[in-house]
Amino acid sequence: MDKININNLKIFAHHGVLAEEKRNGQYFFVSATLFVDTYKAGINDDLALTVNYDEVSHLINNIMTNNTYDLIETAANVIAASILKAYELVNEVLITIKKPSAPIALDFEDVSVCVHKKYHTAYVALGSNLGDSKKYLDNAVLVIKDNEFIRKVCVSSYIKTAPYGYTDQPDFLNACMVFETIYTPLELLDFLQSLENAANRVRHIHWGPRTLDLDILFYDDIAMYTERLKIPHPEIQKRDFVLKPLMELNPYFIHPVLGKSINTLLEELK
Ligand code: A4P
Ligand code: MG
Repeated sequence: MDKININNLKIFAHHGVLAEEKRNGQYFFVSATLFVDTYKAGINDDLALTVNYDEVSHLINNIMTNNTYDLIETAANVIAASILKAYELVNEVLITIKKPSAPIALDFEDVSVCVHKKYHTAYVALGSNLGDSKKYLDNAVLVIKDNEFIRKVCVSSYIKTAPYGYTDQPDFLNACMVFETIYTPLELLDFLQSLENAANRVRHIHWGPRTLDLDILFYDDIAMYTERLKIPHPEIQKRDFVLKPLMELNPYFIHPVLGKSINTLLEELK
């Protein structure tokens, strides 16, 4: 990926833990590396096809001067998220903030924080078999599309499926979605669980009836296996109500642990 670099923007601002830092202010130096595909802009010689570094510099300046944070970590995270949100062409950013006048009673050049943020691709399964299931799925999709840390959302069709596992319960409405997100896997789980809770989800029986279930299927090609979060979801290859909607989204996606495409997993399940 090509890069656009903005080096050491000198900005007077009021960040710091100490009261005098907030009151008096000091100079900060902000650098940004934007990962952008410049091919189209390059062959057409057209500013509209790339990211305008003047605009980005002013965005950084506004965030630095319109806010007062204790930590340059916060400032760097806010800047990184704002750039990723504002520019569709940017997939990844590095933001460095240097603080040459940090209150350290020693001789030093500067202290700095570097934040690295990028979009990740997540696949999520949706399910519901209590109440107005279509409405619960529709609403979850709307809130996910509306989330500022999520973009490029694609949703499969909704399919009616017989209950799997615990079978003494109503049929399910199932679907899958894929999107890009700057959330970490655990942040994404927290967000999805907040949607389940907002849908009045009550947990009685494991695998039992639910108004809304949102499971993370894949997150890039990572494999993690912790108490709270298992990715890829361990049941994908056993569930046609997951594989069928995934087929609509990306039949050639390779399961990062099993090393087989969605297409092949569905054939094998049949
Ligand atoms: N957790 C671990 N890994 C993940 C992940 N990748 N995504 C943890 C989301 N959560 C994950 O989930 C229990 C805990 O799993 C969470 O707190 C999280 O920390 P839960 O939704 O609270 O409880 P659950 O429903 O008992 O378990 P789970 O795993 O969501 O159930 P499943 O596997 O989704 O199965 N039949 C049809 N036809 N369609 C269905 O959608 N769904 C189920 C539920 C059963 N039968 C079904 C369907
Ligand atoms: Mg779940």
